[in-house]
Amino acid sequence: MAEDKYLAALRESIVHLDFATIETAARQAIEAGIDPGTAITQGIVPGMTIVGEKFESGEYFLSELVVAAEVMKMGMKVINPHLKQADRHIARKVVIATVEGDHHDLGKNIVTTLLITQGFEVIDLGVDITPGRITDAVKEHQPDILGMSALLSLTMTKMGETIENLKEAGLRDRVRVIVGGTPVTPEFADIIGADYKALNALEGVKKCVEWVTPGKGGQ
Ligand code: B12
Repeated sequence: MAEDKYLAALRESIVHLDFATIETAARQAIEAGIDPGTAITQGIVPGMTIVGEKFESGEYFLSELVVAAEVMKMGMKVINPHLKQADRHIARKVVIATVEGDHHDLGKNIVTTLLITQGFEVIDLGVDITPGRITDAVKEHQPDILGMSALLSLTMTKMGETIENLKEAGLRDRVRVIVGGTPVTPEFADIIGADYKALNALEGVKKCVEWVTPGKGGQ
């Protein structure tokens, strides 16, 4: 019950675009003993989801989205140092990127943070990354997993182009591909030949851990 109060305070700071309260809300949640991962997935992320809904209904404009993203980053800054690194270093690599034409990176950054806490080495290429650059990074870093994020219906096609690029370069069979972002459906992931569509960051990271765990789908 008490946990709900702290998670609600985090959510509300984001929904109300409140720079004045977000840091305190994040600090109080941590001091109250709330797991940092829970603070992110059940406080911060739902806050951004509500902001998205307000944008869709016309209550918030683009300027409010930009501010909400900054408020979210302030909260993440307080919480991130408290995320515990997994005891066992998985010693597996993930290359992750937001695809070409797309500048949305809040979701990708959460995935990156959670992967690091699970002991993965993550090479984050950033946003607006072309299929060619992603393919080059897979060639250079030889990751176990490639993660791609797209939030725009227009840019999610770049995920398919990237997979085609990987095939042409003879790299597709060497890497598992996980895709995420709200417009991306499991059916779309199937069509483009990705291995998995993550519902959210937490579930996607669980799948990555499963892939690299011997006997659970890993080698
Ligand atoms: C914040 C936001 C912005 C911010 C982005 C700030 C930033 N640094 O990322 C700003 C203001 C810059 C922005 C810009 C634009 N945006 Co915008 N934006 C949003 C908003 C409100 C929230 C997205 C978000 O960050 N959510 C919070 C994060 C934590 O959630 P998430 O991204 O979904 O990620 C979660 C999962 O999907 C998953 N995940 C995501 N990626 C991956 C990858 C992997 C590998 C895994 C495992 C998991 C995973 O994990 C995360 C946590 O669970 C959405 C609305 C919405 N409801 O989603 C619109 C939205 C995505 N934007 C939209 C649009 C149209 C735009 C603009 C074109 C607006 C404009 N007219 O200029 C520009 C495009 C800029 C560009 N070229 O990219 C539309 C897209 C419509 C569509 N389907 O194509 C949306 C849906 C709003 C709407 N309904 O119109 N936006």
